[in-house]
Amino acid sequence: MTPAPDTELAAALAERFPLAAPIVAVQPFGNGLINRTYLVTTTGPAYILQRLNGRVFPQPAKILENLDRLGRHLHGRRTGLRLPALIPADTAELGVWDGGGNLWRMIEYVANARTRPCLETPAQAASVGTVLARFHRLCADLDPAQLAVTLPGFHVTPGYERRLREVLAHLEAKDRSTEVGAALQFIEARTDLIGVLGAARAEGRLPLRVVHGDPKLDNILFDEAGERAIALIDLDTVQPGLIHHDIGDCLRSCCNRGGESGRDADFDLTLCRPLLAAYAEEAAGLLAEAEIALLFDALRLIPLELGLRFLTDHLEGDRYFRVRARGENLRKAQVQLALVADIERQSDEIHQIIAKAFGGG
Ligand code: GN1
Ligand code: MG
Repeated sequence: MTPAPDTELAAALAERFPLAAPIVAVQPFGNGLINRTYLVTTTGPAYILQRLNGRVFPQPAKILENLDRLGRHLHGRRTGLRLPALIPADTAELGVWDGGGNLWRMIEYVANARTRPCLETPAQAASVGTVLARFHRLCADLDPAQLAVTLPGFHVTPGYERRLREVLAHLEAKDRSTEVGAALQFIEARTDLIGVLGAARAEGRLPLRVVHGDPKLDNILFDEAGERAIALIDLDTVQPGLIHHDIGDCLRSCCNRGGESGRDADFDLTLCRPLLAAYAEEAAGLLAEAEIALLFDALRLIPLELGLRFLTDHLEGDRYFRVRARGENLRKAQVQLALVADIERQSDEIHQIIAKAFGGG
């Protein structure tokens, strides 16, 4: 089979990075929704080459600067988790630009590890909580001001809501299907939730921290047996943010066994409980009272936000999230909103889980 033209380009650009061994093959890899990813195999270690999406990240070079900064922060420390390191190219931007104006970067491939399609056991969930908390602890003494904002507006829910309204204003009546109408109504009924984290931040109640930004299940690697989380990947959105973005995103993804493309959504408390308990144990003392007080809202808000983002993208014609077929973003929006509803239904139990994990009851 002849390789696709972009794979040929990837193979040519891979040669521009100083790797430990000669390249054997470059092949498309993974299922990220934003960047293009390739696995680079060599006669020695493997690597990941990625074309950063310049429509999503306005200044992709900042991602590489952040990765470099994080790498220096962690250098020589016992981290207790693996994070793929940047392999800098011999250029000012640490990556390589192609002729079409896209920035490409090389990172380590985390060997002897795998992703999981869903979590099956409380022990697996606990290991995820531990790894996420380790990451937060490691970043706790890195001043967020040292990192650039790689994705302005990321997790600023009111901004996503404004965008939805703009798109709706230009929408033709024929595009307002019953399903779109139902999703809009669901969101409309929760507009008071949308500004909750922003308001707390604006009032100085929440500290900015260095966060991962996207710790969904696909971005967590497990040992070869698939039992214990050992690595966090996709560090593109490591930037200043709120702890709630990470905890909310991790839980909305990990506790929904059907996944983002499933037919329905369940927020599984048998996974949420051990995940949060292990997080709280590993993060002991890290979170302030005010942060803990807003955890439940974050659990509701982050899936609402993602549902809103998928819906907006569907209405705009699938420009942001890669889809295989029309309608996929709408279905994903419905799944996230169903997850919000399931979280609300179990509100009392989730409040108890949070209180127990963080020592409030
Ligand atoms: C995107 O890059 P990827 O596929 O890991 C998105 C996240 C969403 C996620 C949903 C930069 O993540 O915010 O939660 O899709 N990343 C960006 O699957 O927008
Ligand atoms: Mg990502």
